[in-house]
Amino acid sequence: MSDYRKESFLALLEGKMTRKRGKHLEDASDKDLYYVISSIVKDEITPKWLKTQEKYQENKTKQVYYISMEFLIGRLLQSNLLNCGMLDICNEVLKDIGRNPEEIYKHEHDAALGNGGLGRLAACFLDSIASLKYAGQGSGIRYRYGLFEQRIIHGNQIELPDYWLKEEYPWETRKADEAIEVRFGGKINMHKKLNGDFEFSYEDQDKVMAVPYDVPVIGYQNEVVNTLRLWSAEVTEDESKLMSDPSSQYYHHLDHSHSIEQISGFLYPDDSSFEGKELRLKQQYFLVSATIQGILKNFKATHDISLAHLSEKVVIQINDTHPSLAVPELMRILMDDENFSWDEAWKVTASVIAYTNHTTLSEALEKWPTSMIQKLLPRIYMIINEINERFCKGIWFDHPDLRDKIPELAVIADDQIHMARLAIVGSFSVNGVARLHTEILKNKEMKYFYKLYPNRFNNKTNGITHRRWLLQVNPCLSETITEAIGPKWIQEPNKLIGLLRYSNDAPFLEKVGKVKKQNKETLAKLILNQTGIKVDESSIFDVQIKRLHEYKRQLLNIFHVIYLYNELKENPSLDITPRTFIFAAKAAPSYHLAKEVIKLIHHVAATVNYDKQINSKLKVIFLENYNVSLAEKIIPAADISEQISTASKEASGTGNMKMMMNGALTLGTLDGANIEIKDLVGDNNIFIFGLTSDQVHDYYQYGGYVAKDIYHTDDRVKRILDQLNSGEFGHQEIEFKDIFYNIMYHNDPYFVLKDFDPYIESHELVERSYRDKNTWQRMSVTNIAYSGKFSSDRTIKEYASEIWKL
Ligand code: CBF
Repeated sequence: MSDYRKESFLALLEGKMTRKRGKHLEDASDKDLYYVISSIVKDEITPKWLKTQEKYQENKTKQVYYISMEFLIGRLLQSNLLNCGMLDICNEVLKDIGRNPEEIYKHEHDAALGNGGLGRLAACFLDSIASLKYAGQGSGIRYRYGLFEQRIIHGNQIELPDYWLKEEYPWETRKADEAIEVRFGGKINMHKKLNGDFEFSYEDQDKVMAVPYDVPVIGYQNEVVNTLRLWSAEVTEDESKLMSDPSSQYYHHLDHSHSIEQISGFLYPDDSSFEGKELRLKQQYFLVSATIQGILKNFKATHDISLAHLSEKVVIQINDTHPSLAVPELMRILMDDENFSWDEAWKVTASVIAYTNHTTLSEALEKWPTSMIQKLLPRIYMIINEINERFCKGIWFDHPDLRDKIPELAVIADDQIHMARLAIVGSFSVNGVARLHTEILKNKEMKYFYKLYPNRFNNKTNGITHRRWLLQVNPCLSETITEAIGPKWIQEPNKLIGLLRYSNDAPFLEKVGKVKKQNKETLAKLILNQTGIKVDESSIFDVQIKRLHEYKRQLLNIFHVIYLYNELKENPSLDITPRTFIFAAKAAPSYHLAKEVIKLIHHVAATVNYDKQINSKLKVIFLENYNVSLAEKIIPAADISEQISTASKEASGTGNMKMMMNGALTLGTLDGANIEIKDLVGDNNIFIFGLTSDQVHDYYQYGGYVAKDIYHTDDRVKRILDQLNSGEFGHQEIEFKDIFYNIMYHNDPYFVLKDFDPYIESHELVERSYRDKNTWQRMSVTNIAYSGKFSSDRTIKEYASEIWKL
């Protein structure tokens, strides 16, 4: 690092500290430094941000708009510093002046505008779009409250509101002059025009202002700065005037304005089941209406061609079905405001919108009651109705073989609007997020749609940004990699494959092993700070971090822990490699069974961690309030990555990719992207167990699985279930009865018992492999070497060339 660059950074820091915070550097708090460094980054990127946008305008570049109800961006300062090439300098200068960079970066509130995979994917995609110099914009909601903060009290999850905007958020810029009016409800008037077509006008609508807040998305050292536009719901000017008029009904308006602001009030805290609440519907329409109006406004300002050519310059990717009202909304604007005929509007709409499916879980598939949409969005309802009629007629006349399937295909059926069906019918591309998931869509869940539109379906296996999930979170490993294969992998992550040459190189393996050890020591300190529990740093760090859901089977994991505990109690001198089982997970607030599993993990931990007889061999850690920042600390330290969902249920998974990239070995089922990991690294470098997706499907379809039989025949299983029932891990007898009942009387819907035995066997193999340090390191390096495929750069290149045609 040149002294000159360091000196000028220091000078910037000093100057800004006095101007912005009225302090000398030596008196600055960590928070002062956080704000001042953010402002240095903003100064650095603002001209680039303006220039990028001007260039898109001048060159009339085609843009992709990524609409998502969730963007799980986490903290931005460190990754912004990294992407604009200032991270090393900043860290060094801070250390030179006796400050700890980590303590400073910690002052940013972790922005949790998402639940889990789908929201984090959106954030990774934005990073890759900018880093690959594509013209793209994210569009989401500026929730005032992000995903709840989790506290655990006596094993019970307590949810606290996450008011992340309590203090100034340095990355956003409010663009009040670009606010857009969004309208709800009202009366629709139809007039027949001279040519026989109908014209629509609206009356008495509820108006809401969508005010954009722009957050920069900085490409990796490439001068590109794209935008994440987050919309905030506010009252219109007219409404606020009424509130200040003493003669008006003050309380009525206050109430009304409160209900408007609620639209961007909070993020719905569930990603695996569908919540049929009107407020959620309002949020969805608010987001798509503001976004689409904004897109069209920008199109008109930039291009001098008709909106009929929209698809040449714009593509809209909808992240799951949540924004699928984009289809009728674009139709509405084109027909009612731009005088397009139905056919003209449909041609444009269905060539601009592309849809990504992220789940086949039936409980997560959105269906809105027709009456709700009719009341809240009467014109949108009329359009959906017409889409449905035309679609069903099309099947009737053009696909007689599918006539009897119309009830399964219709956009409106059983008084409900099926959003996935709407999204498929109204888009030109439907993609799944991993090979198996896409095959399930094509051959099972959406097979008749696939018959209708074979060319529309495609796969885009997910990815993660290696800049954040390797370069930023694991600097020592990154350095070790660069020393071995040079720095090109940073621009071209596929080049990580060069590490294969080192997979038998003892000094290199030793270095990688050392880095893992350091990362484990760092995590061990965090664990000690957060929980007061001291873990053995040489034990296997076995990690399962993700949302808590039955299908992800944290229950299977904790059953294995109980099994090990029982074995050790019976034979305390049993020679096992010490293990530390690390969990972090939030359960949706209304998801009772998920919360019970959290409680069980805590009670097992309390028993195991304080049992003097065995506690040097086994520890169970639950780190509360799982979020992006915590993941950044855990992932570099993982030895084993638990990806143990019931096969067919996890569409892809992305934690599996992050941990693989950091040298953890996957212990998983043949589900989601695990399959693609296995295909790359080979059977010897991964631990696979359990039912296949076809077997799971057949059990659901034809029966044949009886959980109780396993209870009665496998003593290990019986013992564990009886322990749940007997209060051994809890205070009262009834403590874990619901888990017991779900397995025994609902026939174990996620096949925990069925996969128990192969899971135990796999764990035994893990243990044996870990004992041979050299083999383990080789496996670990092989995983890192192949992980380049899972960079979101690869995924985004595929979207860009095959769907977006950028
Ligand atoms: O595609 C991204 C992720 O999305 C989910 O989290 C989702 O919300 N549907 C899936 O559960 C993950 O498998 C997937 O990786």
